[in-house]
Amino acid sequence: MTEKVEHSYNAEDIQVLEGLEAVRKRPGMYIATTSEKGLHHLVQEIVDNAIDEALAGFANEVRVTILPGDIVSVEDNGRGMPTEIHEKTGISTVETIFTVLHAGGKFGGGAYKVSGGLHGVGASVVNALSEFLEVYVYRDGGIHYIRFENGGNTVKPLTRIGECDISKSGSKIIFKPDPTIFTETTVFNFDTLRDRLRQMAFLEKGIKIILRDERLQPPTEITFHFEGGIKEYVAYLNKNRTPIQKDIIYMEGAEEGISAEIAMQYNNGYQSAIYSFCNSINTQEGGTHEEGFRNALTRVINNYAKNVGAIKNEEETLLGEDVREGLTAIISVKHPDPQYEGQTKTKLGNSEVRKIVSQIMGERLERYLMENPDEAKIIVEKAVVAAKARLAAKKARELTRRKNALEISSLPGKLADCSSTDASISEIYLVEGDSAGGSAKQARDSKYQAILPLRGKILNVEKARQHKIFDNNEIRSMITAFGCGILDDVDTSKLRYHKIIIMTDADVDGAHIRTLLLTFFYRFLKQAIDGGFIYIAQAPLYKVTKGREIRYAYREEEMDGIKAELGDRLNIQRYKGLGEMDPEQLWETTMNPENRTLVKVEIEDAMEANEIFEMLMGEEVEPRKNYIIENAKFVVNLDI
Ligand code: 28F
Repeated sequence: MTEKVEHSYNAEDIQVLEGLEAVRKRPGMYIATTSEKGLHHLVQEIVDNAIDEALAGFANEVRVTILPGDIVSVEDNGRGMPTEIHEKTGISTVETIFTVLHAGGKFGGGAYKVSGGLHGVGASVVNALSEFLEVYVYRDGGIHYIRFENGGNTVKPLTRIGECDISKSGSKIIFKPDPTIFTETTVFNFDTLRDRLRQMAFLEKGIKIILRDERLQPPTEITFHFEGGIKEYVAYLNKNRTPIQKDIIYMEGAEEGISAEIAMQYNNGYQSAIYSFCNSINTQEGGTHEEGFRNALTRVINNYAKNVGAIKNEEETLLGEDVREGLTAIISVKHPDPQYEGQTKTKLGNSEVRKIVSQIMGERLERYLMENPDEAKIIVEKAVVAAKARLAAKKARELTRRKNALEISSLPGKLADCSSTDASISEIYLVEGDSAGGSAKQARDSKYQAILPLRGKILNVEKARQHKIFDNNEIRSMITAFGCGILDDVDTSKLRYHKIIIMTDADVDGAHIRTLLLTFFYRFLKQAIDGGFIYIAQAPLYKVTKGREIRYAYREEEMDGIKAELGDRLNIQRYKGLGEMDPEQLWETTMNPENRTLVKVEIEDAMEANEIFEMLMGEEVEPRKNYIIENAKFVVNLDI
C-alpha cells in the first residue's frame, strides 16, 4: 500500500505516469524480451549509468551485488546524482531520472553514454519494470534516499535520511525486477553477469568492477580491474590459444570526436577471433569499424610482404582470410552518435568510422612491422603459408572437378533422398553409423525424410585449414546433399532441406560426433544455424514396460515420474544406441513429427560460441581439461 504523496500533478506529471505505464504495458518495446536476457538487460542499464559516471571521470569503482530474493544492488563512487528539487515541479532530479523516460541523457563533459544492449533505454525503464527500486545518493556529507514501488510509483520523495563522511560520494541503486513482467525467470545468473562485467572492465580500462553474490554463504566475490584494457583482453582470449608473437600489437587514435583502439595478436591456430565494440556494445554483426580494420590489415600486410619480397607476383597476393588466419583482435570505438543496423541492431553503420579505423591501422601497423622485423616476419610467413595452402587446395578442387567433369554433380551414394522436392517440408537426418542409418531408412517417411548415414568421425574442422575439409568424404557428402554452398557462398534459398537433423547415439561417441558436426556447421554453414535450419533429434534413453504399458524416457529426470506412474516390477531397457531400436520404435520415438522432440540449434552470443568452440575443439588441451573438470559435476550417468 503506498501512502498518498501530496504534491501537484500537472500535465507533465500525467505524461510521466503514462510514460512508465506504457513501459509496463509493452515492455518488449523497451527491452527486447522479458526473458532471462531481458532480466539481465536491466542490470546492464544501471551498470551503464555507473560506467558513464566513470567515463566522465568522476568514478573508478562499480560494485554489483546479487542479494537473496532476486534483488540486485549497483553502486558507484562517483559524484552522486544531483539531489536538488526542481522548483517548478517540486520533483527532485533523482525522481525525474527514474520517472521520466530517457531523462538520464548524456552527462556533462562530453563523455559518451555507453549504452546497454538496447542502446540506453535508461534508468526509468528499469524502475517501471521493478517491484521496488531504491536510490541512495551519497553527496555533500548527506545520505539521500528515495523508494519506488510497483513499477515506479514514488512511495516517498527524496529525503535526507542521514550523514556520511564528507569525502564519500556516489550512487547506489537496489531493485527487484517485477515477477509479473519477468514471468520466465527472475533469477540472476552469476556467470552471465560475470562475463559481461569482465568484458566492460576490459573495454573501460582502469575501472574496477566488483561482482558479489550473497545468495549463498559464504558469499562469492570477483573483482575485474584491467589497466591494460583491450591489450589484456586479447591476452585473456589467447590464453586458450598459443600466441606466435611475443607482444600484443596496440593501436589507438581519434578524429572528429570519434576514438578507436585496436589490440591484436596472432596464434598458431587457423581460426580468427576478431571482436568489435562500439561504446562497449559488442557489435556482433560487425560494421564499418570491422571493415576498416580488415581493409587496412590486408593492405598493410600485402605491402610489407611485397617490400620484403615474401610475395613476388599478383597470384601470390594475400587475401583477407590469409592475413586473418590465427588472429585474435579487439576493435573498440567510441562514437557520440552511433547508428546501429542489422537484424539485431548490432552492426555499426557510421560510414566515417571505416576511414578513421583504416587510417589508424594503416599508420600504426605499418610502423609496427617496420620497427619489429622479427615479429613482422612471423606474421607474413604465416599468411604466406595460408595463401599457399589455399592455392594448393583450389588446384586440387579444380582437379577433382575436372576429373569427374563428365559426371553430373552426383548426390552422395549413401544418401537415401526423399521424393519431395519441396525444401520447406523436406528433412535430412544425419545419422551416425550404418546400422542406425539402415534402421532410419526403414523407419522414415520417404516422402519428405532423407537419410545420410555418416561413417565414423567427422573431421575436426576447428583444427584444420578451411581447404582441408574437401579431402573429407563425409563433409563433401553433406555439402553436396545440402546443395546451398559453404562459407561466404552459402545461399540458404538453395538449401534442399529446411530441417537438417543431427541424430546420434545418446552415448559419449554420439556426443563427440554431434560436437564435430556442430563445429562444422558453425565454421562452414553458420547461415544455416542463423536461419534456424539445424536441429538435434532427441532419442529416448530408456524404454520402460509394464505388461502392455510402454513409456519412453528422454532424460534421467523423467524416470522417477514414470516409475511412480507405472509402479514397481517394471522392465527397464537402457538404449545404448539408436541401432538397438527397431525401425518402428525409432519412428515412434524420434522421427515421427507427431511425437518427436527436436532441439533447434541457436547461437545466442556469437563471441561466447566462438570461444567455446575454440576451447572444446581447438589445439590447446589444457583449457579443455579445465572446462571438463569444472563442469564434470553437471554430468549425469556418464557411460564410458
Ligand atoms: C548505480 C548506478 O546511476 N550513477 C550516476 C550520476 C551523476 C550525475 C548525474 C548520474 C540529469 C541528466 C545529468 C552528478 N553531478 N550509478 C549511477 N551518477 N547522473 S547517474 O547527473 C544526471 C543529470 O543528466 C551528476 C553533476 N553532474 C552529473
